[in-house]
Amino acid sequence: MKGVLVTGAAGAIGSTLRTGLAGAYPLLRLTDIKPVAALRPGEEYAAADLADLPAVKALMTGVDCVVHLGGVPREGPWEAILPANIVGTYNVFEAAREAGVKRVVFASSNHVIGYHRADHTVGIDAAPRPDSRYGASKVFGEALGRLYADKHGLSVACLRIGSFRSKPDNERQLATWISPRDMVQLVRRSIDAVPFHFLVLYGVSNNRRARWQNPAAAAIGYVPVDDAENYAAGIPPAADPCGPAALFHGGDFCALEFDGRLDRID
Ligand code: 15L
Repeated sequence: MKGVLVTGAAGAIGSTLRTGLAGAYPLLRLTDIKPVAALRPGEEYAAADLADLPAVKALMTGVDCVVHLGGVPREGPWEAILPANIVGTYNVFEAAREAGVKRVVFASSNHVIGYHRADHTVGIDAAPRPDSRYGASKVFGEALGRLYADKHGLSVACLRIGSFRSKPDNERQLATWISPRDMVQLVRRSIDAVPFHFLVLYGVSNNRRARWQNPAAAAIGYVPVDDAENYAAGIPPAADPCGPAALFHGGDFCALEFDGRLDRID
């Protein structure tokens, strides 16, 4: 890949990727509604609102691969999720198709499978069980990825990112954490891997407590090096071990606005 476009480049993962991918591709085009800090050689910045299709189309010139991180990165009101995550993700896939981009690496989230029970290991074929409007928007993004791969031949990787932090902050993240250097490695492998059609991968470090099976990540050569267990000593046990935040993969997102029936969620 010669030209790589990163959406959401001013965010936490985008900023880490800028450092980790520096010099790896002749062109790293960065876009965000917010400005990005000092550009390095090979980097370009173009401000764009992902909900604006003509603006997104203008980003695609000379691009072989899009790393689509942009959008609301947590639960939020529908009025925020709809333009950023639903319309924005549609615009990215559609503009990429029209411009003949080869691959889209889509930042999905573990929250697409949030309401699976945390004591069950989940694979890449598990039924979607989003835990939030945010998680549902990522299910939509994965479905669009599948559509654009099957109908239009775009190569698509959906990264179900866990908890991207410099170190794990709570008991759940001892399973879900992904370190900055593992994140860079996963994105790099996803950009560089030999042609593939459609992949779903979990973005998670080599955590002893990880409960996500990740065969497609292994197949493209992702070998995570960090293990959240190295931070376990400083982390207190979950406050409410019987509540929705502890019972399901999605953690706190499952508890937000929860007024359902725990006994009916198998
Ligand atoms: C995500 O998808 C969010 O972007 C991030 O804010 C975290 O909450 C993370 O998941 C997580 O599950 O810890």
